[in-house]
Amino acid sequence: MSRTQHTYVEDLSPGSGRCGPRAALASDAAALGLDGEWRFNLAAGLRDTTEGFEAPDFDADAWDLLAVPSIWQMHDLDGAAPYGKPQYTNIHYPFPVDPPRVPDANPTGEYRRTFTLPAEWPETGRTLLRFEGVDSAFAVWVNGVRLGDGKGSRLPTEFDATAHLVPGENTVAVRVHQWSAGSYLEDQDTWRISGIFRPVALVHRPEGGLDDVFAHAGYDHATGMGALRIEAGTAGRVSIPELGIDIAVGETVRVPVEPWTAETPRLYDAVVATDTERVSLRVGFRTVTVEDGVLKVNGRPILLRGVNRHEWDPDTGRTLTVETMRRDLELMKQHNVNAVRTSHYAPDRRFLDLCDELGMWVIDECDLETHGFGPYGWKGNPTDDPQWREACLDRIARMVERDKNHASILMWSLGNECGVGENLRAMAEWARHRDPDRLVHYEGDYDSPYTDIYSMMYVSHDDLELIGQRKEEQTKDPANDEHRRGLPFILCEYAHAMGNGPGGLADYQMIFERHERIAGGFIWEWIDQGVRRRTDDGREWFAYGGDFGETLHDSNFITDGLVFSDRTPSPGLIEYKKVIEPVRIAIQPDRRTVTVANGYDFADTAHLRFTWRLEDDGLPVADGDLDVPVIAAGEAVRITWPDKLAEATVDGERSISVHALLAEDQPWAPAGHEIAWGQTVDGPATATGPLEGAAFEGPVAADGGHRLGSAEFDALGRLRAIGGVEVEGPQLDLWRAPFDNDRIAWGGPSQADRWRDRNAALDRLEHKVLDVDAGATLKVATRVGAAGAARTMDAGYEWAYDPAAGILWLTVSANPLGEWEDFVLPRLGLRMAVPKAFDAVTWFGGGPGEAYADTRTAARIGRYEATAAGMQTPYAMPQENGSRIDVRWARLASADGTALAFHGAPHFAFTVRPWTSEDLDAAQHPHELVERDRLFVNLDAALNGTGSASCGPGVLPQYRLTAEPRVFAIGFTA
Ligand code: IPT
Repeated sequence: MSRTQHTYVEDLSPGSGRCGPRAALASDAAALGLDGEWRFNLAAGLRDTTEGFEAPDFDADAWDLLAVPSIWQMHDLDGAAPYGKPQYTNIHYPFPVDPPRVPDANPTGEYRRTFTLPAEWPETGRTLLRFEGVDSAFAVWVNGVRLGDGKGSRLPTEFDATAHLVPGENTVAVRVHQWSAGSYLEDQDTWRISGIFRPVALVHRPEGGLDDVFAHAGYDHATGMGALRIEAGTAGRVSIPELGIDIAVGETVRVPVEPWTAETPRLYDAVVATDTERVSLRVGFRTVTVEDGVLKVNGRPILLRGVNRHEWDPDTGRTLTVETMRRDLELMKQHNVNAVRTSHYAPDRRFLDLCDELGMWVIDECDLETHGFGPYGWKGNPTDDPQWREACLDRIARMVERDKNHASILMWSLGNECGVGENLRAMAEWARHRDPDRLVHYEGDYDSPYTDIYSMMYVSHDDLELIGQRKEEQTKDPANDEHRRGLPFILCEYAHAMGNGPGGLADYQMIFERHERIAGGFIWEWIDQGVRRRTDDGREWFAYGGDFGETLHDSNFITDGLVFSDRTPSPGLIEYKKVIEPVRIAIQPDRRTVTVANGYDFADTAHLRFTWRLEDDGLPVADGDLDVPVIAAGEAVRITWPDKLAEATVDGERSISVHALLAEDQPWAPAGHEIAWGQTVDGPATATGPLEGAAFEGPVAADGGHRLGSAEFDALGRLRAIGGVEVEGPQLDLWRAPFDNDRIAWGGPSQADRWRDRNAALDRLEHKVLDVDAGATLKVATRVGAAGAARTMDAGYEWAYDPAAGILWLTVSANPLGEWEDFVLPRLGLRMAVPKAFDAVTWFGGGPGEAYADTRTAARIGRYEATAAGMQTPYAMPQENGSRIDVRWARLASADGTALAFHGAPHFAFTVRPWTSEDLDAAQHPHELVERDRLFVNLDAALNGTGSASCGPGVLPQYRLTAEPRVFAIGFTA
């Protein structure tokens, strides 16, 4: 096939032969889904395409069958991978930056199928062939006649097939190219994958029908009236029986309504009808405004507790079932998320139907990103080149036209990371003109001259505070500066959820809540985009960049979600849920009261019920319901404790918690689902520690070693056994398998680089015994340092046995020697090894999940049980994980009942794992971790926080663990 026939692949035009964009509508017009098995052939490039494949009589029987919709690179990846493999790059284009050219190696899928036009298919009107999403460029034939071609992967394209359809059997053929000029506009941080990945259908357009409908449904909070006007190209009637509405298309009606909000997603079923077509709409009445620089819906400021959502399924890539879309929204709602930015393209239209139905604020983002020009100073950036203007405008129009009837959409986003440029301005103007009732969002132009909202990403807490006060730095142009200073602000991305973390969420939330200007933010990102794989012996794992042998890739930067690839919530999501909880509960033990503050923007608390629970050293004592009156949005009440709670007494540490639960089933969670909680803990600490004046027994010498109680030490003062249980260690330990947030830094050495630096080398510390002194206690002096390093530490261990309590206490003093100033340590604690059989873990302290210095909001004090295996968090790239915080005591038991326990003075943090920190550090995927013959226990005085340095600011000063002289104690019993 001659090259010229493929010129559309590299031309800048968004397509040819296409129909104009219009709303996605639920119509009673005839439609025929064309999803299913298609014949498929993958050509290596444009020169290898199949001559005449579009002809009805072409024999494609020998071709493979491929599901439509699907991504062709997502097939049989553990087997033959017949259609190539996914490639992941973030900013860099996966081809030479030579617009509009794309490589000769341009995988090209040829699709064919036949279908029978139903006998009852109308003879009048038009029939369109509709593609919801084809990545990245394609040409279409019906019965051998070329209808046209299109680009814009995540946007719909329709072709008029009327003249070429025949009664009975028809043939449709589609040629899809992985790379095209359009790929320069689609440089999103995700897998580069291809195919007809969203549904395909034939849709009938009756004469006198409703090709396009635009529902304008506002809400006047002052009067409680909804205003409805339906625009359509045709005369017709609009009815909403529930509201007694029956008006003409084009007419405006005002009636009292219940408004739509993400918290109260009230939809009204409307029908728009002409003589020949009925379209069903779900209308939500709501008004979005910016008033005095504050983002408001229905007259009230809103706070976006958001996530950035890529469309991802670990098995099918960007092809999602409706069940998966619903699952995403259920999980979001269950975790108090109320907003989605559809990063960085318009999602499957059915996702937006679900957002309307379940209640979610949406920033609908255009399929546009040119990030790969950034590293070259944005030279040649398509968003600032008149030649690309049509392509840019085409994309915004196709998104706005398709999605304009969704109550959930607050803003149109022009795209992501496109630098600045006149085409962006033109897009903004187009969107504002077409839809004056929504706001225009774009992050990449910090002057924000043509947007309605000021937006940034990964801003530090300090800078955010300044923005909240409208004291951000001035921009060059005074007019722009004034405009921007009057805008509300959002963080369209913050808190990079890569690996362990993100840290500092609670600190961001405080700033969001303090300033009306700030309308909230969107975590990057919702889901780890891992690809599910299986080892030969059937173990599941998730692949990231590089795992498919890509030469250019961005490794595990693609697995940075709040849910793991299989949609299991990560600890980061549990933390986020607590940080953004829409009800705040505080307990005042001295006054015997509870305050409940309703932080919803609209909803009262009628959908909630409240319970309380009292625990004594983590053991349940009493519980009951708490009578809380219905609280209006933004209001708070103070309630006196119920008598049963006020009168109860406990001996140990007293914990009182209050829980806000769903009173009834919601479409996204069952009754009883917890929305928010508060806890207060007081009373005497369980363990008092060695310094509280217990009478100690001195060490007894035995055969070159020492004994203390049931503990045996060797001649060098190292603990060898306790209660007959053989152990190794404990010894001072500073290393942790770096978090992604430790390992990655944008400009400058990362935290992990500093730790591994030759003059620290915390990953390979050596321990030298300087002195053993068996006096009233057993004292061991050691020096800790790494080969080649001048930075060392003195670690002193003092062992003492308290016979009354039966606890062997170890007091550790760590003193940095050398140049440790401003040096941040990963952790400060002990490591030891215990027999593998001790894998039943019980603890009293923070839980149930992991928590670190700046990710600890969701940790509740209580008694928990887990297996050693169950204490691991399976980050896609193995790294430090699983630490439980504020632990009073922890016990490791074996099946035969023998147990080893650790006691805090008063608290410690701990991990238990069947491998070492070094093993975790070395592994690239969880399935590569091999269990050792023992369990490794870290008992920590403190750990450095996690922050968000993998993309964004690092650990805040208050959560940094600096190298300073420190003393801590841990007790042991067996
Ligand atoms: C920012 C991108 O907008 C987003 O797509 C994603 O790549 C994220 O970072 C990190 O995962 S851009 C960033 C380099 C500031």
